[in-house]
Amino acid sequence: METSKFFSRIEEFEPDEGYQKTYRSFDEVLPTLPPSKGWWLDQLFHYHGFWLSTFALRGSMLLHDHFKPRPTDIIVATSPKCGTTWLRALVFSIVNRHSFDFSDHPLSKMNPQELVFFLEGAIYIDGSTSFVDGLPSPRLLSTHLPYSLLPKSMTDDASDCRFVYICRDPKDVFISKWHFANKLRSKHLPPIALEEAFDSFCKGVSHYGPFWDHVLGYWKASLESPKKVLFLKYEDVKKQPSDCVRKVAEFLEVPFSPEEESKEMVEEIVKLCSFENMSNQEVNKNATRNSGRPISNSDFFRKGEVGDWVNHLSPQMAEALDHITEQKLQGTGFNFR
Ligand code: PAP
Repeated sequence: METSKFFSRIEEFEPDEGYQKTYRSFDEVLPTLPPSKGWWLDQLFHYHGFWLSTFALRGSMLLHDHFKPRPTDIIVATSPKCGTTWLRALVFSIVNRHSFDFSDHPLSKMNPQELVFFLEGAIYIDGSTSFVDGLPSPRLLSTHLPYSLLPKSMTDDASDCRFVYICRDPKDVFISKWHFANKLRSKHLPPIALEEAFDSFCKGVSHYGPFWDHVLGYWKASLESPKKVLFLKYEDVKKQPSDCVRKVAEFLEVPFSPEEESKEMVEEIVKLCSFENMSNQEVNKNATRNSGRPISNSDFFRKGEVGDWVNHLSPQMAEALDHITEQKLQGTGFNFR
């Protein structure tokens, strides 16, 4: 079997010629990409306008060459730290509301990552799409990949798979990301300084960054194809969670019936997926998710607040970030207010 330098972790999978071709392309492309230091021990590579880890780059290339979307696919899409965990829980509980009893719900026993699979993660682990190919329909998947890096087979209007995207004020995203990066960093390294991470974030150099380009890719897609992409803001979901749950259900063509409304099912879902409820589930308090990484389920539940940046950023930093945001969003019709 031909082996690939960059796919050397794949042990069990016997790739056919199609996969070998993708692996070779990856091996050829990677050394040509401008690198930059990641926020933990990793490196990021500049690929078609975005900063990706080798993990995400592999995911994108494999998706392009091998993923077969289904019309029933529902993709939870986010730039990291915008509320992926929350949105996964919301979408899962909306779509599966007839299958489970709320008093004994899978979300009380499992982390949302075990219920809505991380697309590029699943592909990375297998080195192929075989795991996601084997999931029953409707598949609930999640991705951090920018819209422009997804295959046309997913983003074309001819494809019926749908995306629910959530974004968040970049000041809060940055703080959440900085905390998370320090959890992921090796214990042998000093924590990454706030100022160093801030400088990188402002330059767009962070996982799946530039943050603003990620948001705008999905924002434009939601304007052009409103039936395909639903665009949400974390702050709106916090303020009016019930309205957002109804909006997601309508978008996914599973609206709440008058009977469900009278049983207050929307409110049940809001309560089930709330930060308070989820962060207090045993599975989200301690369980270590991946033995290879120093990350536990609890690391995905930090504060869950709007505006925590105020406790970390100086007024000058906040102003500088707001200024970049204003410039990046100018003329797009979108803002974070
Ligand atoms: P990921 O992109 O790495 O999967 P993601 O879930 O998007 O992470 O982000 C984690 C953030 O969502 C954390 O924000 P914080 O650092 O500002 O606190 C986390 O607390 C928040 N979060 C997780 N679950 C919920 C929830 N149920 N409601 C609101 N916020 C939540």
